Amino acid sequence: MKSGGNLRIAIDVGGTKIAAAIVMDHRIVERRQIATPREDIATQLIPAIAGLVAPWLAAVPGTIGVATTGFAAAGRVSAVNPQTLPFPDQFDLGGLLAASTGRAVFVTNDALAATWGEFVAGAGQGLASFAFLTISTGVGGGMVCGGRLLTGPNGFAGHLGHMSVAVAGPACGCGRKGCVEAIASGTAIARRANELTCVERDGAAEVIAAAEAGDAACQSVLDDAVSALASLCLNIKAAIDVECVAIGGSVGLSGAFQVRLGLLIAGAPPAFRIKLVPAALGADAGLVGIAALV
Ligand code: BMX
Ligand code: ZN
Repeated sequence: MKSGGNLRIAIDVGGTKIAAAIVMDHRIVERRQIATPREDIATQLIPAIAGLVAPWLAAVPGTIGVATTGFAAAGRVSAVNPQTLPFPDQFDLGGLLAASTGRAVFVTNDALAATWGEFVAGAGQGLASFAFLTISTGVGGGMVCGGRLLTGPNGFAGHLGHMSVAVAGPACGCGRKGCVEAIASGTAIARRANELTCVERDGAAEVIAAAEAGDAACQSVLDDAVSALASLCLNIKAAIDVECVAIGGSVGLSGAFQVRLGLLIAGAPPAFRIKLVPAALGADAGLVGIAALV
């Protein structure tokens, strides 16, 4: 592999998997992936990431970009919803990874990075305003207005999964009630279906498949999830009137989810009918985005 150029090492730490890639000009050149260590993050996470990128350090210079689930500020990461990934408070991911790799490290939220990836190289290309939602382990998001990614003074902007759409709704791990994440995330869909049906289904994909096959309880869980997402989309339209919202994440990209969500948005009052598009970069949006943000 040639060194230099626009090559960048990018890492995406999600609640379920850690992906790492060499990215060049918004394209993935090489990619590796492992399961996220969910136990003892304080001691397991940094060696896991360092091991993933070790083969590339000699060939790819420059700052390493890390997109991570959680609230990231100045290199440190905390969980907003510890059920998504239980980071120790103010975990110094940036500092520890820099010490372990000998590189400068830039850290931001995974969904913000994915939003930027979709904006520069995916579903939001060519637009001035754009929002992105990822529905996977949790529900993450991001917004671009006037060509700029909204991060907020504290880096908390984009936590759209923690907008409440039901004031007396289910408790969210963040401490609020009725968050979209507590109703529509892959974790919530699986948990709620298992509670209702007493069948241990292994993740949201199985619940969606059962709903498609006619299971009434799974259909109601899926309907609740899609309704929560639709409310969130209409709220985004009312708040910032973006040109479109891209829906991504393993759950959000499922056909059943996309079709149901489209129907609900089409039935909304005209002023709220935001344009929906599927995310274009799939599981690579965060990697492309963090490489572009560094
Ligand atoms: C949670 C929160 C967000 C994250 C989102 C999507 C934590 C640990 N994470 O709302 O910061 O962007 O999940 O995360 O509090 P993913 O793991 O589903 O990609
Ligand atoms: Zn919440």
